[in-house]
Amino acid sequence: MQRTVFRACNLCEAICGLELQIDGDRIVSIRGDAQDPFSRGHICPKGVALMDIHHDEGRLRCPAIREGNSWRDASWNEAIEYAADGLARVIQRDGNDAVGLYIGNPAVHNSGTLFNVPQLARVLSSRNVFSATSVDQLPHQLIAFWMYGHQFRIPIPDIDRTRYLLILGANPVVSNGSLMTAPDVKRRLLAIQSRGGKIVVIDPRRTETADIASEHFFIKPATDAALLMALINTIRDEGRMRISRPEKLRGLDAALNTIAHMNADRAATITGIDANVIRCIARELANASSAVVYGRVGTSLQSFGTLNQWLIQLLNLITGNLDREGGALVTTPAIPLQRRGSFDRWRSRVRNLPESNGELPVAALAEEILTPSDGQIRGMITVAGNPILSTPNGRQLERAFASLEFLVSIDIYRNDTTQHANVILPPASSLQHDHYDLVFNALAIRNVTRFNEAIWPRGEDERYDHEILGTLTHLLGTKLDRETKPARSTAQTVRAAFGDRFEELRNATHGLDLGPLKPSLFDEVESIDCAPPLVLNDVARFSSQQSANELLLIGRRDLRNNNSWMHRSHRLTKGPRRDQLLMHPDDLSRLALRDGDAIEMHTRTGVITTIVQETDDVMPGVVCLPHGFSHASYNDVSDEHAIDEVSGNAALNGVPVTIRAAH
Ligand SMILES: Nc1nc2c(c(=O)[nH]1)N[C@H]1C(S)=C(S)[C@@H](COP(=O)(O)OP(=O)(O)OC[C@H]3O[C@@H](n4cnc5c(=O)[nH]c(N)nc54)[C@H](O)[C@@H]3O)O[C@H]1N2
Ligand SMILES: Nc1nc2c(c(=O)[nH]1)N[C@H]1C(S)=C(S)[C@@H](COP(=O)(O)OP(=O)(O)OC[C@H]3O[C@@H](n4cnc5c(=O)[nH]c(N)nc54)[C@H](O)[C@@H]3O)O[C@H]1N2
Ligand code: SF4
Ligand SMILES: [Mo]
Repeated sequence: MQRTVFRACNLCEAICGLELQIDGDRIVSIRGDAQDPFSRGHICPKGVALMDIHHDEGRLRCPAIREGNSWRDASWNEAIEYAADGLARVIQRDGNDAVGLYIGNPAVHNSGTLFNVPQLARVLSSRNVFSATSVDQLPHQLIAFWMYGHQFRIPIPDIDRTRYLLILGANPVVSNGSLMTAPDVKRRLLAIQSRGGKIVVIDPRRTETADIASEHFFIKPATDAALLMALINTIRDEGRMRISRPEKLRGLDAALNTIAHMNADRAATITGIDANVIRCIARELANASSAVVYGRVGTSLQSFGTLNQWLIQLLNLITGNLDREGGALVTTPAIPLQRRGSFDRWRSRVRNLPESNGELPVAALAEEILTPSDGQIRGMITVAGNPILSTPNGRQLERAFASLEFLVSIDIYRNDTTQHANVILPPASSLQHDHYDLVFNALAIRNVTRFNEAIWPRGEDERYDHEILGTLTHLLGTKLDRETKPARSTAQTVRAAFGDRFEELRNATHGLDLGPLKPSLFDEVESIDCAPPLVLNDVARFSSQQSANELLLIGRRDLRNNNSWMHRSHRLTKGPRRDQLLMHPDDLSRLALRDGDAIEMHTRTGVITTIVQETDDVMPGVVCLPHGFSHASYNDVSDEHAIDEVSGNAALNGVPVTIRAAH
């Protein structure tokens, strides 16, 4: 007999409600949950493909131990004991820092992992903790920490009420929103325009979001800081600033003085955007009854990520849109995110890059493995991550991983990274877990909350994430004589946080809408630091950069990809190929290439062979490739030395490349 269950999708930040038809242990169909008050029935192709992942025969169902080049299945007892032994041996011989940890993106979407990884990290006590944060949103967290006193006090664009949205380096129509949990984001964006508002997109590619926006302007990669400074200066020079709570601000004059040299004309030369356009955007931003500037991966995963995020905050602030309805607002999550943040409590051994929030920049991971001396990494744990495809200079990282003495991977697949593991520990399917989205409830455009119980319990031969992490942590603790606490399941943790409101939450299977975001940031903080010293110093680095005249490579996402790991779903991969290098006709003819030609793309770190596709959707001088594909991995040509120097976040967009015909 079939039954219907409701469940939040945990694949991307949009957290759509799903309605699943279940027959025994099979999923018959998945569609959007029309009764979810937040997502209102929206679903994307990946949400449907959750069933392919769940039923995929290639998904690991039991632990695997590698012996040379072959793999054998192992029991849970044997595999976790083997993992703990291998790690403990390295730590006992070489010290705590000799074992590193890398935490990947799905860990954030999976509370059994999220709640229990910190325990594992505590027992390891290694300085070598890395995650996908430093190939993603690290600049946002650092700026929130420095300006607002907490790394997760990240103001979210209030897109349901705004009259003017300026988007830089984000493609929410495809990515479904990021640091802006907004299911059905396309309809929400269209609604801005049907209310008489406006959306302006700044992007080196005419994206799917640009296609539905009111206006789109090409920008030379990694020059956004010039545009943002010029917008601020135009608003200031024309007397259009509107500061709502001056008594709460520290250092605003110092901040404005530091960037005062950048006017619209100078910014036009640097960015390629007409000076009159810049002045016009500045006036529109300042005059709109509400407006918000939003910048995402294109502005943070580049050389000036932290500078950009700071300028975006300043722009919202001086136009009176910080902490105002229709502007940028902080959430009031049902379970607040812990860990206020930290910076530079230690440095990486080889390149001296600063720690933030307990982690080192992942751009430094390979060298920490490959460079001998005290503190060299000899063992690693990866949890829900595929850094060989997702972090810079993947080839070097591959050599590094191949040289490790011991690697443990907690992952549901054998892939480019986990194939180097000595042992893979695969958790049960995410649909067999209870689910509570700690992080994305806290980054949503409304205050929302949702708990869903597992659709099925795990099989006898399977283990939940918290069980794997709990046992591994406990065994390691025993071998190293370190204290450990038992792992906590998602239900236990959420029950403890909600107390007597837990039953109400549990029964609300479509999720609870707790209303729109409310102004609260100014009241929450004692003051706002408008002039974090390290960011002010970075203005000079921006001003002194040489303009590159090579071709610059940028990334893109597709509705049917999810970073590196959903390529096994036929539903998502069928149809025309989507991994070509996009190139402008002028650049093609300059290099005597034609649409469909095979090309080689070279950088200091490596070479990729792929096919070019002619399009004027990218600006001249810019080429565009998606990441996450094994056969032509973007990060084989990205450079671990190209970083945002303030945060250490990788500069994966704006990579100078050389292209020629493949032979
Ligand atoms: N060039 C370039 N590189 C990029 C980016 C870019 O825009 N351009 N984007 C960056 C960004 S934003 C991110 S977030 C990173 C992502 O970087 P990573 O997190 O390193 O990579 P993913 O591809 O998300 O890999 C996820 C891994 O988790 C496994 N997995 C999936 N579900 C589960 C689960 O429930 N439990 C466990 N244990 N494992 C699971 C998958 O099998 C896969 O191995 O990539 C970054 N890399
Ligand atoms: N379908 C799908 N959805 C996803 C993911 C996925 O892999 N597939 N990944 C998820 C993850 S982990 C994340 S973090 C989010 C990311 O969410 P988004 O940030 O919205 O994702 P992107 O599509 O990478 O958008 C980045 C944009 O920046 C532009 N860009 C590149 N360089 C520059 C620059 O120098 N300046 C400016 N102004 N723009 C630039 C690119 O052309 C691109 O359009 O998406 C999430 N959603
Ligand atoms: S948009 Fe994101 S959350 Fe919604 S169904 Fe697609 S992958 Fe899942
Ligand atoms: Mo990400």
